[in-house]
Amino acid sequence: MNVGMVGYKFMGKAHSHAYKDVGMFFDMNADVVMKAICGRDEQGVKDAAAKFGWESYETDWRKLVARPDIDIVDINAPSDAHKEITLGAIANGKHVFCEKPLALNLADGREMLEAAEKAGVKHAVCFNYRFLPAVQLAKQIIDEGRLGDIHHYRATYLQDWLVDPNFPLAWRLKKEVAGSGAHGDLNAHCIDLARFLIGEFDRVIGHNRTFVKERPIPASTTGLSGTASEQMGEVTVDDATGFLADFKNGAMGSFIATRFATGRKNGNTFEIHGSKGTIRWDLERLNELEVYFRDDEPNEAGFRRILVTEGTHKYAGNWWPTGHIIGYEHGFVHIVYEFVQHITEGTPFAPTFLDGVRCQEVLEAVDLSIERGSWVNVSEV
Ligand code: SOE
Repeated sequence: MNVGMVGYKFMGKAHSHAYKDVGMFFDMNADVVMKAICGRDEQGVKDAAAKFGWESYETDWRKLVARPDIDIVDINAPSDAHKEITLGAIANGKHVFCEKPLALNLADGREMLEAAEKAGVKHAVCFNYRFLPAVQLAKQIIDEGRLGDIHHYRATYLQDWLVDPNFPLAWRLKKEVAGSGAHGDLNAHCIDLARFLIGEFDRVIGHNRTFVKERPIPASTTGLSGTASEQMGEVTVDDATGFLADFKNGAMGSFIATRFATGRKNGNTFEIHGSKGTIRWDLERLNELEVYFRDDEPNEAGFRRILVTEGTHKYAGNWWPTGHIIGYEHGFVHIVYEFVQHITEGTPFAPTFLDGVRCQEVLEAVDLSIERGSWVNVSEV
């Protein structure tokens, strides 16, 4: 499986690491070959190719997607580039692995899904957190009915990299490039995890805020840091978006995504209360799952912490002996493993572009509810 990848910054590094490691830890049906990496700045992409271990580089994605030696096109460039590159890749018969959020808006996402289905290529959206062992265990516990009927789903995604008003106006703060702010970047993950764990959304109502409306134009940015110039520009996305939800199974949900949660760096959490028990998880302690079961011995009932590093825990056994924890980057290795197996062996796979579209529907329903100041049924968007 020869991969051609567009993007070489923060996510480019995470994806490259996944392609590099996957064959070392997982038994694959095919070798994953890092064929070509693509970016507009020749020196930048050339350096990335050498450092990350790609065989070659391109400076025009059109050339990359047309190369006959590429099977999978991986897109981790900013969100405004997802649709065009995806459609180009599909037109050339390539399978596509795309970062989240799938597209700038729902209409574009639907177009991408339709094109992929029509062409019969395989497609994936990089909702990497599904693929952590503790999240997989949470899913297993819920699917086995051990939480009973689900009453509450509470999710947060808390970061603080924008609290400083002098943090420069990076691409993630421009609507035309990113689509939205904390909502599309962070709530997208929370929405996907909620759908994965407990099922579909029914209706939503939200509110949002842009706390700092102008920021210095960047002199340079990398990842989530950067240097500012003297000139100011307008922030055109939300700094924080919160919303309430009703799920189709009758559960009540609450969600908050913010880049202003002072002191919280990557607080992606969920807490799920059911009629028989509760589970909670926090990305900042990603190898642990806390569980509470009502049918425990009353004298000993209480939350207990499972260290999800046993060989019996999904993916964990592919890494280290019991107790030797894994990290943020491993979720990317696991999703790449599943996608390549899906392409080569026909094993079932999700999240596909359909999941990307479903997520985008909820994102857009929330925005519509904010505009209207009332509940919106997700089926309306
Ligand atoms: C930055 O806010 C970011 O890198 C997101 O874009 C990712 O999707 C998330 O996993 C971590 O934070």
